[in-house]
Amino acid sequence: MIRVIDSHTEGEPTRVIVEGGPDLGEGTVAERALRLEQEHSAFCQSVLLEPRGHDAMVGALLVEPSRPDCVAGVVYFNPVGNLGMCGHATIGLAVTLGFMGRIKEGQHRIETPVGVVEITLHADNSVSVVNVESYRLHRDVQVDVEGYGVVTGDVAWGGNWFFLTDDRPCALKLSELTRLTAFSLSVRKALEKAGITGRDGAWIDHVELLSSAHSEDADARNFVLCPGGAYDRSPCGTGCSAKMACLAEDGKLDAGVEWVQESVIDSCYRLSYQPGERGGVIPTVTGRAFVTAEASLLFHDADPYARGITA
Ligand code: PYC
Repeated sequence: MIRVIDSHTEGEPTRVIVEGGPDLGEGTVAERALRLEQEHSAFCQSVLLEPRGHDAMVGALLVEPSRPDCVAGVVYFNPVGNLGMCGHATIGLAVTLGFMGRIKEGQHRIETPVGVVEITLHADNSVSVVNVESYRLHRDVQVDVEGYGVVTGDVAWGGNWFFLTDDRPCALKLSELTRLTAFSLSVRKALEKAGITGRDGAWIDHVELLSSAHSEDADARNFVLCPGGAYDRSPCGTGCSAKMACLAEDGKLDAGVEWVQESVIDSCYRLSYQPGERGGVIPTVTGRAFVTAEASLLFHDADPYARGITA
């Protein structure tokens, strides 16, 4: 039996595993994250995939932090593998920890596989996340995408690797999900084929399409393809962090000035940044999360889909 608490952050779901997860042994959260990915992929798929979940869901396995200044350690994963950081899931985790009575309103630190992030839990279900240092690796990269032609974009890190582009096949709206997803999948495939990667050969697993905002209250809009084939319902915390790094380097946004990023479902994050120590930016991402369920996942020996439905 696995005990979970589900939430959504600006529409994007998170499933926090609070009890019954695999024993990942000793070490830093990064070391234990590696063990989860290498030795427990069946567990990750069984808790996230249909029939218990769906492929847009992100899992957050609570673990003991290795650092005394952190209230919790967490490993984020989706049905494809681990995520380094996850902005929406960190907001969901903060609200969940509040719901569990493990933290109160105010500032706390969380250990993730890619570094420590700071969260501030506010009274109105909103959370501000001070993310890891984010930076642009390559500007104006051109890639030939089968069926679409040359697409130009930036490669940037916001806790995960992103290809960010203003090129898009249609408007960024919910009724165009099929075309947006097909285009983004083709871009990712073309990047792989062309050998375009993040630092140290890392897979660019997220594609972020950008446009002007639909609402007067927002600065820009995005559609983000996550590592499988699912899109982010929220404006994607790590994707927004990568975007902050690009805006800062292009001189389009000063430190401390607010930027509002809108998602393809019209939900928003409020963003700003401070200069980082290594030439990048330290983004702050603010959004709201709401707990939607508290449940025990049950697994029956005779259930042919106990491990989830996979291709
Ligand atoms: O919010 O960083 C994020 C995120 C990554 C994948 C899904 N959401």
